[in-house]
Amino acid sequence: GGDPAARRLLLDADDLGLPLARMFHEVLRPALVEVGARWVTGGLRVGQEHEVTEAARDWIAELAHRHAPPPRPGPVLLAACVAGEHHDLGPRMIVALLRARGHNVQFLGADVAVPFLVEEVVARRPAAVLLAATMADRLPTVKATAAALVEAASPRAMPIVAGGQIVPEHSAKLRQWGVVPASGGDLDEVLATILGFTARDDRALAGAGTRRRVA
Ligand code: B12
Repeated sequence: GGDPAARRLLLDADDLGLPLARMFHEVLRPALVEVGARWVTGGLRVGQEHEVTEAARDWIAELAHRHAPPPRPGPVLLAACVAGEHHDLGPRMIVALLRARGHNVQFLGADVAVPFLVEEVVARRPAAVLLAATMADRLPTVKATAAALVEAASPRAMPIVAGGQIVPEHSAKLRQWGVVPASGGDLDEVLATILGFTARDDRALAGAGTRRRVA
């Protein structure tokens, strides 16, 4: 979808070996931020912004499929945008990068109400939950979601990681609520935060002999 020339450029860069994390963080993300800036100043119409967003969703999906290895057993990571949050391109990138590294990520998409997330935590027993939030008005929702998820997972301790534009400015508050803020200079740092939890979960599972260890 979208502009075929832009798509071709991205796929050529991928063929030439530009790492997926750099493609997302250093190519697509700045382009979307620029779209937002132009939309604010009236340089872009809402319809044009929507068109670019839809094209970006397709490009992320296509690149994600190109890099996805066959699924393998292992701890589940559950990812979703909190209730009311419609910005889902960032988490789609994170999900794609985790899957590209062989992780088993279940992504529920935009605007997921707390009861549905709770239901999935009970059903899937994820090693960690990844929440995405962009705007500061989602903070109370993040707090309420985290509290509900901790209770749903209890007595098992289940890390809750938050990412998205809400994080850098509000990380102290997130920590107070028991939520791990995932942000950093680059996406490798962000992924390292998340994968620290799955590695621990792998070891715990192997130790308990309840599930096959992931290589
Ligand atoms: C596209 C877009 C939309 C689309 C979203 C479509 C979609 N499916 O995502 C639509 C049109 C729906 C939309 C709506 C709105 N938007 Co908007 N939108 C944008 C825009 C242009 C791009 C967003 C984007 O994809 N960025 C690129 C991604 C890759 O960046 P990212 O989200 O930060 O993700 C990176 C990291 O944060 C991290 N990450 C992200 N999520 C997660 C999750 C986890 C777990 C982890 C570990 C990491 C992680 O990884 C990513 C990779 O680098 C931005 C501009 C901008 N500066 O971002 C505005 C922007 C975010 N929107 C804005 C606004 C105001 C709105 C609306 C309120 C507008 C309105 N009046 O209706 C609504 C709110 C909708 C809602 N309730 O959520 C403002 C927010 C200002 C603020 N911070 O308060 C922005 C910044 C525009 C601006 N310059 O003012 N928007």
